[in-house]
Amino acid sequence: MIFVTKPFLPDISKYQKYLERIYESRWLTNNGPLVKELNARLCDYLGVSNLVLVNNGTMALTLAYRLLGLNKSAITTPFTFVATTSSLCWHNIRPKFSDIDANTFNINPALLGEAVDDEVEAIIPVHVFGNACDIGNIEKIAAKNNLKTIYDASHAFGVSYKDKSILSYGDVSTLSFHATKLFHTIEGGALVINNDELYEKAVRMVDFGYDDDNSIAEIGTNAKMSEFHAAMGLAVLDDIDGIIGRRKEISDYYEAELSTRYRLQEKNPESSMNYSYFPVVFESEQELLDAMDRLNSNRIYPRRYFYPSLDTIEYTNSNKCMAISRAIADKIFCLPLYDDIGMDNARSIVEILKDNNL
Ligand code: T4K
Repeated sequence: MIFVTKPFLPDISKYQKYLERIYESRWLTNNGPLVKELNARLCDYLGVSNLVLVNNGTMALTLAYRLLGLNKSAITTPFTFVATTSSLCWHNIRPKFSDIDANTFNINPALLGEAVDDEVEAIIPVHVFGNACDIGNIEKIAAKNNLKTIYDASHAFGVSYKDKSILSYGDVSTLSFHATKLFHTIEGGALVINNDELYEKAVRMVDFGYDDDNSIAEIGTNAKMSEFHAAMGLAVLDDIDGIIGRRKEISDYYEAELSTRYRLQEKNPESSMNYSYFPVVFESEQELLDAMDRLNSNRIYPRRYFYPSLDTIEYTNSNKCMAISRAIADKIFCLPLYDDIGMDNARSIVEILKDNNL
């Protein structure tokens, strides 16, 4: 069976070497040596500072909201994984949706102004499928309306925008290191915080609010990454350039074979790509369902990322129809794409997609 993704697993002996260090030190969690090492190596690899490792990407988002003091409302995209929005609702912050661009699938800056009202405190765009948002224009609208920006960069590991890490824009960026992600720690995530004081605060918040001298400086939670998760991250990071390279090869092949027949995501010309997902847009939902059937009967399982459009979910209490997001959500799925999918499997997928009669 070929699923939409398959987690990368490093060579077991390499992983074991990291695990042996945990067994020797008996240091299992609470900012241990492997978490510190992973943090330093990620800062170096991603070209950022002020990175805080946490136990998942959803926690990274909720910490960002708390860090920036959100408690009323935030503008966000209806076309994303449910966690971007559910984390807001979970904290009683009202999501206010603003529609996407039909070609990039990212929040459309031209529409953001309409969504601003007295309650809105922040904009939370998502770099969907690793494709950079129009950061320049989003930042302009945020500055004009005195709003914070939190970029959900869960899909954008290693992406650069205007020759700088994409994580260096806005107040905070968040990452997910879930097993299904390009870079993963089984479960995990991170925040990159572009303000030193807020960074120090986030470090405390992740660990119950404790300060360096063990005094409790503020309300915190338990969002720590364990040493076992960091061990996986270190072992995966050793192979990251190869992982991205092999994904690029398959993505380039899909693109070359499918771009004349199907609508693909329009890439931001100012950003690099990390080949984390390969979305395909069909003419209609029926055409998508037919293609799903043909692939499924060959034991190939693409995934409807992202369906449904989040403004259709009851608990979001959205009172405005996000027409473009709904239209895209009904007609898009992501093709299987992972490190060792192999060219033969990619060829079979392309053949099935090209042949309507199969
Ligand atoms: N913001 C955005 C924009 C996100 O995309 C996400 C997560 C978040 C925030 C929140 O981050 P986290 O709190 O999750 O760190 C998956 C992931 O669970 C989720 O992390 C991810 N986005 C989302 C886009 O995809 P599902 O429901 O598709 O996962 P699942 O279990 O169906 O896995 C997909 C396929 O992967 C399976 O068909 C088979 C394969 N698989 C999966 C797992 C877990 C394996 O082969 N082995 C495995 O261990 O959500």
